[in-house]
Amino acid sequence: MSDALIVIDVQNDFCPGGALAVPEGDTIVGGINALMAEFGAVILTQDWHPAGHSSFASMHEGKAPMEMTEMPYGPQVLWPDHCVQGSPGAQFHPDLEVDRAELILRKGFNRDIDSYSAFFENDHVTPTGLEGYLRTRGIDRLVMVGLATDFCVNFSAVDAAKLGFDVTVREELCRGIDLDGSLAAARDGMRGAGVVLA
Ligand code: VGL
Ligand code: ZN
Repeated sequence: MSDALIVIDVQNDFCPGGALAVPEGDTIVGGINALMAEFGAVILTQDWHPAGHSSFASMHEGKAPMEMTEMPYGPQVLWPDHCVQGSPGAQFHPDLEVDRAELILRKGFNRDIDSYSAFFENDHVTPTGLEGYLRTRGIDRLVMVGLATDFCVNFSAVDAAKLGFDVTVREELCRGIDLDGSLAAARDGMRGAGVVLA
């Protein structure tokens, strides 16, 4: 069995100057590139929303970005429009060594469901297919880095641990949004699920 580096959402919109900028989001790119050399498999995820995605506050009258709403699948943070398919903001950070990746997994492409996790959409049942990809490649150990610690990294790490993968999050190569204590809650949740925070 073998390991994979999963690089979550290192895209322009999550870096300073982007639509949903994560503080210091760009500072992790060099370290991630260096880490890629240590892995037999490198997988990138890419947040990839159609225009008018239901996670965008602009689609909900009277709602502002960062407010909550209730979706059929549960509570959902409403975000600024971001990572719209084909837009410059959806592209990877220009310094990320994209050519090292064997798989680029896009997520969040269903208009009516957000997808923080690389494994399941936010209804927690619709699979992205990544589990099957990893299992059929014989990969059982995952190291995760990227953006944002408290949303897409957190949901991906917890889902992976629940699925039985051995998961480590390298926190120094992640940056968070930290909305109303979401970073502390995410760290507790990851630890509780058996994720190693390194
Ligand atoms: C993310 C909010 C909305 C993330 C994606 O990559 O953490 N956060 N879409
Ligand atoms: Zn998104």
